[in-house]
Amino acid sequence: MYLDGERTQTLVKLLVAGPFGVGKTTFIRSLSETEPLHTEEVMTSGSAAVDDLSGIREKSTTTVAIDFGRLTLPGDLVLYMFGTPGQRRFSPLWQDISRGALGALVLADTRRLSDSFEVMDMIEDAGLRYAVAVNAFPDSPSHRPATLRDHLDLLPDTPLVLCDARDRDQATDALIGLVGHVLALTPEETA
Ligand SMILES: Nc1nc2c(ncn2[C@@H]2O[C@H](COP(=O)(O)OP(=O)(O)OP(=O)(O)O)[C@@H](O)[C@H]2O)c(=O)[nH]1
Ligand SMILES: [Mg+2]
Repeated sequence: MYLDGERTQTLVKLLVAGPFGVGKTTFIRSLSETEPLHTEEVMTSGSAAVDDLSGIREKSTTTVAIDFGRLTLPGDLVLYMFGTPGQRRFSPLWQDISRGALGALVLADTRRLSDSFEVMDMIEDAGLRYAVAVNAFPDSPSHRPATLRDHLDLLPDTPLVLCDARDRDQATDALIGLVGHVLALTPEETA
């Protein structure tokens, strides 16, 4: 809790995580009420061997550290969103960023669902609760939610939403699903 003059605000730190190119930067850019911080760099041909560009060939930049944005929800709930890279080579950075986070939104793409496993493992290792948002890309196969849950091996209470990260309303709904999930699991936050 944080007292700002007459107002009491609840500050919540959340991670937006997911594999390379899944839409983390786009998601935070859609949602942030402040000019989001990005650490975007033009990719060099050297990264082609490391980061798989299949399906996202038009992509020319990648996030080299973090994305950061802020969103205030009704009830003076202030969400601080940290976009974190999903590649395992960023694992030390990931551990620092995840400190103090209440939960994580994992972004996934149905063309390569298993790419999200690495991130989900890191989140579970950190003891964080998470929700999953499946981003719809034009050539992504669509599956029923039950099938997606099965493929992603989700617990029954883990929220799963379909979302276009470029759409502010859809992205907000995904984040609200996560907040409801993590706050319900930490009763002191809802008191
Ligand atoms: N159709 C569609 N395109 C999306 C969506 N989210 C992102 N994109 C596009 O996908 C590309 C990659 O998105 P980024 O937001 O850069 O992905 P990222 O996860 O931040 O990528 P890295 O930081 O490099 O790991 C961009 O061209 C976006 O416009 C989505 O939900 N639907
Ligand atoms: Mg990015």
